[in-house]
Amino acid sequence: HEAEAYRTDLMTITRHVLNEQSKYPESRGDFTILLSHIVLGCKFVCTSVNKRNGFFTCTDFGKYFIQTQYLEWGIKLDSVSGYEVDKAGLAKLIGLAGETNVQASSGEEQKKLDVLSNEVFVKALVSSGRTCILVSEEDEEATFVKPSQRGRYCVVFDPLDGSSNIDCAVSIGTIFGIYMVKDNDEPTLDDVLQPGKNMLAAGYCMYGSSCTFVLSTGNGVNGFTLDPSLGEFILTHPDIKIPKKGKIYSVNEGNAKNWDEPTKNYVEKCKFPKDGSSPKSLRYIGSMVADVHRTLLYGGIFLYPADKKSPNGKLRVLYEVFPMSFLMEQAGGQAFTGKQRALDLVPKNIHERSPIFLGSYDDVEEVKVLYAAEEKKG
Ligand code: P6P
Repeated sequence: HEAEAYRTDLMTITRHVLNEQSKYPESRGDFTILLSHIVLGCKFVCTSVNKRNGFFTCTDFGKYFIQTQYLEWGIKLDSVSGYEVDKAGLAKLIGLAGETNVQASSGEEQKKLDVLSNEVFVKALVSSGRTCILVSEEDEEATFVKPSQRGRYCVVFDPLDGSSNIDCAVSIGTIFGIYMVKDNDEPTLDDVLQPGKNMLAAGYCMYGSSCTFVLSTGNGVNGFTLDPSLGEFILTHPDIKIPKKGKIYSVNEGNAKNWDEPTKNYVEKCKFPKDGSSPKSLRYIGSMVADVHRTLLYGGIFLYPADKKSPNGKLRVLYEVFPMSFLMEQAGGQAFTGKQRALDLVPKNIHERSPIFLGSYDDVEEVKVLYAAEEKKG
């Protein structure tokens, strides 16, 4: 009977967030509306990425969906079909009806999928009427929403993180974090240069063998999977908790030559444990969303340390480090920069980078001990 109830009692992401928001009597549904626009952007990216990765999930509904949404946002359809399709892309292989000749006739300059995804997220977030500042990995400057469309939320996001992996069909993702503006005066960059611990929510959407949306609004972490036949994200991973300790370490060993001593010692410990335990396995996909998702579900540690070439590491604070650190802490893990708790960092500019060690509580704790010992040596 329980199974039957579950099948008809669909816990969609919208319903889940409404339940969570009902805990705040003053909430007027603004956050739920904002989130529904982020989800819409993710559905678009999912459809487009799948189209490029050799299988086509865009049903007639999907085509209609894109057409209606695009007309609403004033993006001409041909710029949708105009995005650059890689050699493996289905649209090129079989010349999808209406896709290629529209592109050819319109001569629309081909848009890279990450640029197109960024356009969709910016337009979706602005049109939600709930945002006032947007920071995107794709845009050098922050977007300040005009007063008539302004809301109380600031969204920082990477619309398509790991996009260099698209052409070999490796999982990629959208990463986002949400702040409330500090006060109701004219919004300034200070409203987004807040420590990660001030985030109200954070999450990612991974475009892989399935489309998985992982979200925290500060009360734990929940995972949702897109049911393409419904066009809805359904709760599939309630209350995710990361194992206290894991058997996997995830780092680009190609940078080992340039690591500092504590990182070198930690990775050495993973490979040649002195306490007689088994060595950790190395898993590194090179797409943050995929590496973090595996770490969240299986446990272990993901690290992108500082090195001599990049003293602040590679990953961006606002829309890679903070959202993933927020999720890790909410799932019972932790996140460390080599100097401090990642979420305590106060960014000075919107594209600032930071080293990051995140994952299972005990694994990150070992890194902290090694950095503290280095500190003592002075
Ligand atoms: P590297 C992808 O380009 C990315 O921004 C993250 O998704 C990923 O974790 C990292 O860079 C990979 O960097 O230097 O190991 O190729």
